[in-house]
Amino acid sequence: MAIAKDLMRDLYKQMRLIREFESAAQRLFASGKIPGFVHLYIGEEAIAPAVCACLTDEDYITSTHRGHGHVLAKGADIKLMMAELFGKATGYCKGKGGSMHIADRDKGILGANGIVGAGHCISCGAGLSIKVKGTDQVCVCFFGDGSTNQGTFHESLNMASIWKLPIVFVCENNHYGISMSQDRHQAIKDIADRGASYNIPGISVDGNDPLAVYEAASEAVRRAREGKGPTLLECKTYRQRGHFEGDPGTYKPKEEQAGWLSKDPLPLFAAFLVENNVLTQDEIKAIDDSALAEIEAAIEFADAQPIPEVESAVVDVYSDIIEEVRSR
Ligand SMILES: Cc1ncc(C[n+]2csc(CCOP(=O)(O)OP(=O)(O)O)c2C)c(N)n1
Ligand SMILES: [Mg+2]
Repeated sequence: MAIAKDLMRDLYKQMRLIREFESAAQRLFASGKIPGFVHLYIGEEAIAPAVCACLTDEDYITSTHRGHGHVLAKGADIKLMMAELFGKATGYCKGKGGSMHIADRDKGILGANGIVGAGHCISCGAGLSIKVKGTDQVCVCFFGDGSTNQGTFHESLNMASIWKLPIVFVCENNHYGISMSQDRHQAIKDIADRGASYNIPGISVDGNDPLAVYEAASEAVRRAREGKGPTLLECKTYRQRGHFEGDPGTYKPKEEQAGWLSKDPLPLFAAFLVENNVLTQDEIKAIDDSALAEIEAAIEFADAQPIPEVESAVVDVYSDIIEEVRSR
């Protein structure tokens, strides 16, 4: 598949932006600036930009607890994201959701989600709505290897298959569910094999190669748009950090970590782009610098935002909605 140079440059830009966002989140969490939990996407940046490059604003995504990369690639506003991570009143969820609940309906981002396996079901709902409306939208469902042992995964693949829903199930197999390595939590190597149980195509690709991901995702998105039903796309990658910030990840063997670090998607793709005359070293540096500047501006913005008023703690929450319904 011939991939345009402009697209390759855009993929690198997004990968770098996500890496800088995550590196900043890492630093800010460690310094106590970000409350709550933070699960970083470092090492997995080749996937979301390549998949989302096949989508439009009209298409949907569902995300996970490790969702910064997904929502950034789908066009979430970096400043509103950073403000939310800081717990500020002007953040995406007015400071109540934090890292795991970024959503933006105008961009088709149906939400990051702290419930492992929830996105599978939400994607079926979105897929069914598309089918009922008769549009050619697509829903991409991002999830991890660990979540493929949840009942929701199997139920959703079955439903999507029998109803031919326009969903691309993107499994980010980073080989760990918290501290449990894939070879200890399931008896298969290729999660893509699970597609066969539901008679849907299962494809496994190098998740650290954005071009391989793009190629496979383009085909899966095309199938979905044409009404041919879902695809299970497994992207093999590695979680370079602990499960969450604060987890030292000492259960990961040193040789394993070193092996995957040598396959870090950022330097590999940068070297590929230079070798293939897509970008010069100076152009790579300019992209890197501009990503850093964008993140610094988001931090400055978030820092200057107000914290929520105490009274707002009981607004926009479940009990508040129940109260409103009762008073009708
Ligand atoms: C329903 C549910 N069960 C358990 C958890 C606790 N939990 C949070 S993340 C996680 C592991 C997820 O692993 P994986 O799906 O591979 O995603 P990754 O963290 O590797 O991106 C678990 C068990 C949860 N949040 N929700
Ligand atoms: Mg995992």
